[in-house]
Amino acid sequence: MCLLLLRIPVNGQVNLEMCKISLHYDKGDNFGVGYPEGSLQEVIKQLHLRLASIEVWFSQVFQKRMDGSVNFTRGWEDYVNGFGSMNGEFWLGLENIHKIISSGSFEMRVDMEDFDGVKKYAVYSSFAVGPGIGYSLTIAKPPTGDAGDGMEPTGTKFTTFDKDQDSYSTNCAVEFGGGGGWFGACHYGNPNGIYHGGRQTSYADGVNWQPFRGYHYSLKTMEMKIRKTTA
Ligand SMILES: [Ca+2]
Repeated sequence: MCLLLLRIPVNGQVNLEMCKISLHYDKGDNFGVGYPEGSLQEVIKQLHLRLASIEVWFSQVFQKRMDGSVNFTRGWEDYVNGFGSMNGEFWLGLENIHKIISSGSFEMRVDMEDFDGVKKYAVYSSFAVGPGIGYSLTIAKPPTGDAGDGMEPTGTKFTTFDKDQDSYSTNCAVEFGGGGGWFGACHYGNPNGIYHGGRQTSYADGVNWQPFRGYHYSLKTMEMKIRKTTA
């Protein structure tokens, strides 16, 4: 979480070693992700090297799928407090996301990849998560990028299999894989769905992003991140 407070030039007053460092940058049409490692001095050196020619995304990843190693079929308490490993798959937790976002204005980016190596992304220029128990979305649409829009609109509350706050007649989390999400009735994207690993015969219960690969394809990777847009 410290990265959100990081300013250029890096002055070393933020303890970079307290958290996983996720460096994201745009380079022409190619979106790159780097993970600087090493001592504080080494990290700063890497940052300066990259800053010489590229735009840097100082962002906080709050959701990540990559190999199916973490079970995302979890209840309300887990989705509020977070789970998984920052070195692998995880959900940062609604309360943590809310606290970070309360410190300013943020945009949100979703990166995804299928098993053919095709990468897509969507950027929402404004993104906020309200306080519990609703943890309601505020989100600017449409997104930029080439992935299409897989998010529900502003006002959507967060639902888990044991807490129904969606607008569907039953519980969307129960209907579509068991993972929590900002469901309406129910979704165009299910980042916390079941990690089927590619084509799925079941409907809309996988790691789906409907505008990209539809409701019968569970993506290889999915990553959701926020970046502060105010000075
Ligand atoms: Ca419902």
